[in-house]
Amino acid sequence: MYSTDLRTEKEKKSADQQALPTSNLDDANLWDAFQKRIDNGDIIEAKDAMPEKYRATLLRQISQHAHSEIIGQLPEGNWVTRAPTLKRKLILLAKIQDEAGHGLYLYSAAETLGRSRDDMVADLLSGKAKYSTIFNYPAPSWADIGTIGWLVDGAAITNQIPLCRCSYGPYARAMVRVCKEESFHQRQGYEIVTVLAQGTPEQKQLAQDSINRYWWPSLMMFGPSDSASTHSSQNMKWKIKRHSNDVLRQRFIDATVPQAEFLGLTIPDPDLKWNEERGSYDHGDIDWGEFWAVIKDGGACGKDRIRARRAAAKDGIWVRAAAEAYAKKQAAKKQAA
Ligand code: FAQ
Repeated sequence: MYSTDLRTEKEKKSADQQALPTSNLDDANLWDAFQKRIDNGDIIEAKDAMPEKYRATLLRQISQHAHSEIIGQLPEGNWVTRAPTLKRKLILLAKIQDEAGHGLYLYSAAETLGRSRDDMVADLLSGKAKYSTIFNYPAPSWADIGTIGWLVDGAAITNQIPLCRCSYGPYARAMVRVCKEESFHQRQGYEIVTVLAQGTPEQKQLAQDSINRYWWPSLMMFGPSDSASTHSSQNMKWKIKRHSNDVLRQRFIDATVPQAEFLGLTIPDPDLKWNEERGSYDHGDIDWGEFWAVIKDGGACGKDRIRARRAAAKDGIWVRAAAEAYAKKQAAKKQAA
């Protein structure tokens, strides 16, 4: 029988032996027992007992992640009709479709924690739920489609590869496939930027302008600095997160700067310099005021993004009603047979 439970028999047995009662999970002893399972490297599955706070924090992170994938389609969707060639259009369409798929795996993973997709989407449409700040920035040139693939998907992979080892099984498994697809996205973005950087001076300038727009917001995707991150410490203890926001941000910078240098493009940070001692790049200060303002007010595009999702939800009512009616008919037929 098909199963998404990838644990070995030994791991399943160990989990069964240590299964916790499903009531009173916030009792200190049960937190301890749960923490032992985590320390032991156990993968937590949907049916397993877990502290309410573990469930709630996962639900928060996974649903924010799902919303980001769905909202993330919008800046790229604006370029489908204006992609420079038929081949570019096909690749872009495939990428956008992948992002929709990521949203769906993630909503499914979040649903295993006891909240319906309809409820999560309602929170997004009402403006209650967060999604990544990066998608509230405009993408006014074709070069931005390259930069979104290269920098935004690049940052997303750096953040998400460790999530493939997240302690919660349904999230970790969704991340395996997402990361494979994000890797294709990152390469297609870098290829677009490469063609522009090696093109006419005007094309190279388009690429440079786009990096100037997207560099700092891409660094902000990793979340606030460790000293301001409210969830990191507990989430790392629970192995939801494997590395801190700053560690992952630094990993992204170190991988990306040589890629920009190879193309003869400049990272818009005058303080960026190689630190021989640390074997890593030093970088300038991130404007956290901008980050929190985009979270609070939606930045340049937040209102448009939510408006677009609300319109899509409304326009799709008849599709969902038709699919439901079809499913009912099929079920009735099956029953009659
Ligand atoms: N934007 O305590 P922390 C993609 C909030 S997918 C908005 O450090 P945490 C694919 C955070 O929620 C991109 N809010 O939080 C794609 C919290 O507020 P809350 C999305 C942010 O959870 C590419 C508060 O700040 N990826 O790009 C952001 O431990 C191209 C304090 O922060 C994921 O979601 C932000 N950038 O760490 C699609 C990955 N950062 O909830 C289309 C999974 C922080 O208490 C095209 N998520 N906040 O009200 C994570 O790894 C984590 O949730 C972090 C934040 C690292 C994002």
